[in-house]
Amino acid sequence: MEIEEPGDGIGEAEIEQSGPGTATMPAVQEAFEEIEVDAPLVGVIMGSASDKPKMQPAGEALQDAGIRYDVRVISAHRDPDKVRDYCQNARMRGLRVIIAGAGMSAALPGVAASHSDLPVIGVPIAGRNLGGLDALLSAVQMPPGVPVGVVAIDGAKNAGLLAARIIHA
Ligand code: RP5
Repeated sequence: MEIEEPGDGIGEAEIEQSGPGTATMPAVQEAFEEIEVDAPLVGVIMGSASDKPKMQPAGEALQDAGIRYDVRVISAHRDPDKVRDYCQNARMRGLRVIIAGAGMSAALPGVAASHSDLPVIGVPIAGRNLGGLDALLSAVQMPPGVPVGVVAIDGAKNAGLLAARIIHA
């Protein structure tokens, strides 16, 4: 799984313009073809690069299912603006599911669900002190109206498999 550091990270198709505010049809077609070929269907986000080993099985499950995904390290607490931007743009970019893994006070899944109407699968990650119970409770105890489906502590594999089932449902 390749981890990309926080950043815009989102390739935007360039559209040739033939005049102010207009795009040529071939250029538009080309742009959309590019999106279809490359656009990921699942966004895998995690709160820290230190989460990577625990999140790797999600990527492997998606790869086995032939589902394209992208990966970002963006923390709900350390990079709140980036999390908001990523999640608000997710549907427009063609994502169908967001998998959000975080440890300790794991706000990332819930914050993702608050900024997107896509299905969000939370992966609570076991930290050094509380065995992941902290992250589990943070992710699962969402208020009514902001749904997050949470898999087991360190259950990234099931997150990938569940995302695949959602996409194929
Ligand atoms: C959480 O804090 C992350 O998801 C990670 O599990 C935990 C520790 O992060 P680092 O201090 O290793 O960056 O936000």
